[in-house]
Amino acid sequence: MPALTALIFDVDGTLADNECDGHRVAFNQAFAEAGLDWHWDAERYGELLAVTGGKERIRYYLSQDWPQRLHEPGIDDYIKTLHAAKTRHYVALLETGAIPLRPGIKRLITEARQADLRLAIATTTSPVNVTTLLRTTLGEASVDWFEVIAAGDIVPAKKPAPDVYHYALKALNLAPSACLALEDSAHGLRAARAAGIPVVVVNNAYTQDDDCSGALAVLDGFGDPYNLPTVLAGSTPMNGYVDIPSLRAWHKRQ
Ligand code: XBP
Ligand code: MG
Repeated sequence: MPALTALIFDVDGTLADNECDGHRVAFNQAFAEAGLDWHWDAERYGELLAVTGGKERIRYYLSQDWPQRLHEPGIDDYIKTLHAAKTRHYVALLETGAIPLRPGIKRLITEARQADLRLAIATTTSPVNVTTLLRTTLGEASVDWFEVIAAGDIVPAKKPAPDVYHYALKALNLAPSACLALEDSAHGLRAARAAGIPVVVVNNAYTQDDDCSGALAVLDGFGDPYNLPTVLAGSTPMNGYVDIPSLRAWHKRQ
């Protein structure tokens, strides 16, 4: 079994708890700007998270509420344009500093760098969303801390397909067993597992009922020394929160 060499982070729901107060808000802003009377409330958005990827999510919504619109000529371009507006609104929101990292993430990334672990990102969200989140929370230089940022349409099939993880593994030139993925959802867990990568899940309000069988551990937060997370599955982290020694210990159990 190779030693733990790289951490591969999911973004939405994992680095930041940003779906409800970030992406959802930006989708609604784009809809209003386009003169549409579509509005995704927090509960509906939770249902729409069944489909990953913003353009795919809009299409899924149309299939449920406005199925006839999917047959309109130019609908693919319309969705693309709408989604580009959503990305613009989302990035503008990030630039205000309104979306923080989840508690413990900054500490964990700092510890990982001190331990010389290699870092990567595998996400379904658009590349500019990732780099802007990193810049606005960890500083300008942080984008370069990640050897590969595999994001959005870089692969044709989004999570739960393993493609984005295959892409990241190839770029890292590492065996899946030398890596550990950090995910928040069953979709992400399935994607990483299908690529052979062991996974620790740190869930959130939208993903707390997900089936996370196959994860090395499931927690409700990364935690910090004075703010310990609840362990929902797997062994308790040695210091009570998610740190590098606990990630190494879980990784050995794969
Ligand atoms: C989460 C997603 C994304 C975002 C929206 O991805 O499914 O679609 O909700 O991002 P992950 P875009 O957890 O893998 O980071 O609108 O840019 O697609
Ligand atoms: Mg996620």
